[in-house]
Amino acid sequence: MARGSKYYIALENEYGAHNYHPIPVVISKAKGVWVWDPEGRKYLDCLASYSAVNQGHRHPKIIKALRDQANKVTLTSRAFHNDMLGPFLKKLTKVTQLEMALPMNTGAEAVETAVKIARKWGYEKKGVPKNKAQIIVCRDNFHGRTTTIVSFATDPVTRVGFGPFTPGFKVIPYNDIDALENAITDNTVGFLVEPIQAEAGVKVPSEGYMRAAGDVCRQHNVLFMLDEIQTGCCRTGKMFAWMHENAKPDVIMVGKALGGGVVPVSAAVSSRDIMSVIGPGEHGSTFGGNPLACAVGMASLDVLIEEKLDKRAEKLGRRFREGLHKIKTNKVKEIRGVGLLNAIEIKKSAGDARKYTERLKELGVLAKDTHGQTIRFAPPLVIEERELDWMLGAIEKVLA
Ligand code: IF1
Repeated sequence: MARGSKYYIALENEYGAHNYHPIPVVISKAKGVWVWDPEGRKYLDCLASYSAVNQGHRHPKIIKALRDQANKVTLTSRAFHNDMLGPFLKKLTKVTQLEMALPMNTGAEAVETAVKIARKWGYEKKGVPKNKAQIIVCRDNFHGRTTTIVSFATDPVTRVGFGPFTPGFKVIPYNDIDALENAITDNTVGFLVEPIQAEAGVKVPSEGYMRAAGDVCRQHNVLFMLDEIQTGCCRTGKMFAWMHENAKPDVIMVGKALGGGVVPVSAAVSSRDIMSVIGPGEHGSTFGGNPLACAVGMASLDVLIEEKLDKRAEKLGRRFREGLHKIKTNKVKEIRGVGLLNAIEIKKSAGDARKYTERLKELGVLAKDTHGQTIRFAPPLVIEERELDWMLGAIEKVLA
């Protein structure tokens, strides 16, 4: 007999580590921007799995690539070549306007890869003394959950209890060029930063910050390393967020929607000169660059380009923020966002954001609260205008 939502939630609670506090909804089917629970209730997915489903759930072209490749070969390891990796890397380097990529699976793995590349580049190309490499990061950063990455996180929730931590990182305030300039030493090999701090509550830096940060890095022979795992793949209205200011990085990390919401696909992408510091056997992964992931990755990029999802995110994002500003409410402290990566900050006096996301769920909109007062709105980029307007109606109801 078909089981109900309560059954699946109880099962998860009994057998799963409690490392999340999910909104009480069970998704058993998804298509485009819509998801359904076992009882048949329909919801608009306004999180898009934290921007990993930019192309919409189960995009036909991506599912076709998955099925076709599944009928050929899915995993070879990198001990041998395969006929999907080269074509994927060629497409990925072209899209990122860089030269060479190291394929991985999750975002955290791409970040770890970039950290290792920057350190090795420091020792071999910049002449930093052994084990003295420093990487500068920003307060309120989110780059993943491995022990090295949480070593430089500043949110206690993500790091307390997981020490001892990896040394070699220096934290500066976000959106502060002087702080960056003053933090650089002869041992600094990289500046690792998100173009927009999504998890911190969609913190959008000042106009020109990215560009200036890149310039400061160049002046001091420090690698400008952009984590575009969440801001990339058209989410902010450009293929990558750095394109808004032509702040091209030395190293870029990509992931999430690169896998089209189907399989994990990520990479660190850079120049040949920088990537040349990694030699055979010095870094890798069982699944990195597997043919199934490459086939899905190519289809995921094709969909972003063919459906012009960057332009769509730009246009619909503007419409969404204009719609939010029209809502008559005294509960909103600030509206922030670029493209279809947006958030509203609820005034403390108006209660926790969680209360609003649970109300939104009752109205058929799935959104996620972050850091107590912020609700992030990041639907798949294929959302239609009328679906966006319907969503705005639901938001107006809970804010009125
Ligand atoms: C969770 C947050 C978002 C990321 C950026 C690297 C990664 C992420 C900018 C690591 C991943 C995910 C992780 C997921 C929830 C979600 C998240 F709330 F955790 F912070 F999106 F903001 N760089 N973000 O956003 O990629 O290893 O997960 O593939 O851990 O709860 P990953």
